[in-house]
Amino acid sequence: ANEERSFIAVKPDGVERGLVGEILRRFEARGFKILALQLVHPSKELLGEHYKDLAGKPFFPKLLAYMQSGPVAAFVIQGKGAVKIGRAMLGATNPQDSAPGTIRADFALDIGKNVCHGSDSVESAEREIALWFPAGLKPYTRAVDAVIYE
Ligand code: YYY
Ligand code: MG
Repeated sequence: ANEERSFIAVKPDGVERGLVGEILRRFEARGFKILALQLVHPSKELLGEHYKDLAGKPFFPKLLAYMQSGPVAAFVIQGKGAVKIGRAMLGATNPQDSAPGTIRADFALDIGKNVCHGSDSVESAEREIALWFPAGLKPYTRAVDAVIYE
């Protein structure tokens, strides 16, 4: 149950603005294990697959251009409730609706520049992790987990 994984990404605007450390810090501070970490210049094919559910949407071309405007900081967090808590920490998709204290509320104003991504279900997390980290992940143990979990 403490093995749940989520795919989190700092989008190109967040990388450019120097928010990678701050965003990573929040997930580390919460107690999640960082399982993978890489700066990626995503291809159109990767993004088309990543956002395949949105392919018909009017904002899709703009979304892909935004996601290709610079490197994406891609990472995988692991821990209890990773998917749901990950989403909660990001905040609502539209930063205008994001609750204070969430990443999007604290660092963004527009939906088309909302700084970060997080998987929306365990199934999409597994799909996205395989897509962004095709070489796979190497598990490791942390002594501190004995202090974080009851
Ligand atoms: O999962 P999440 O990122 O919160 O939202 P999605 O509905 O999956 O949309 C993905 C991405 O698309 C969103 O983070 C911003 C962008 N987008 C947009 O630019 N305009 C919209 N009306 C809806 C989404
Ligand atoms: Mg989504």
